[in-house]
Amino acid sequence: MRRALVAAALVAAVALMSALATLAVAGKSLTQRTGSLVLDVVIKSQAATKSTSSTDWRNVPGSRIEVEVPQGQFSILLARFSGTSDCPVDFGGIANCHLRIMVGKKQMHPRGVTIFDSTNAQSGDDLQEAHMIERSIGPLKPGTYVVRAQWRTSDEAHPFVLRGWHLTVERIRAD
Ligand SMILES: [Ca+2]
Repeated sequence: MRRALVAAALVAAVALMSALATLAVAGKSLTQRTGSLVLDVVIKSQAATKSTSSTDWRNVPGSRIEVEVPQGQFSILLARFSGTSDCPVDFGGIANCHLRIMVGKKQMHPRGVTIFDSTNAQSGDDLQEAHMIERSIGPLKPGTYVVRAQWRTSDEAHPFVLRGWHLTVERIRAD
């Protein structure tokens, strides 16, 4: 029992040091996270074409991934979302197609920057391209976390189209 308590205290102390190191590096916008072992990987993919015309954030259908951080552990989550996208506009228009990855109600880092694809129609038609973002968060304490990709367009007349996507979430032991 005592050994278990000492181990739990050590895990907590290491996580605290890691969190403090993150804060020290962070300032307002720069963050650093270090981990040492990938403990879980969940991968989802969607081959079908989907689109949204919403200018409010919506969940990318099917992108929900649940991750469990067991008692006595602190974890970093690393997520990659890739897809072939299309952000069409009328001639002369500008459209931005936004995508972010959330853990519960918190946006994974870096926060604020969400443009996944964009088009300035004055420079030509938007073509389908592959795009990818990678995001992280943590160290997270023990608990159940829900990861979701969310998307929106800047103009409801110009939908954000994803012609298939792939989402990977890794749970990493925090140093
Ligand atoms: Ca594009």
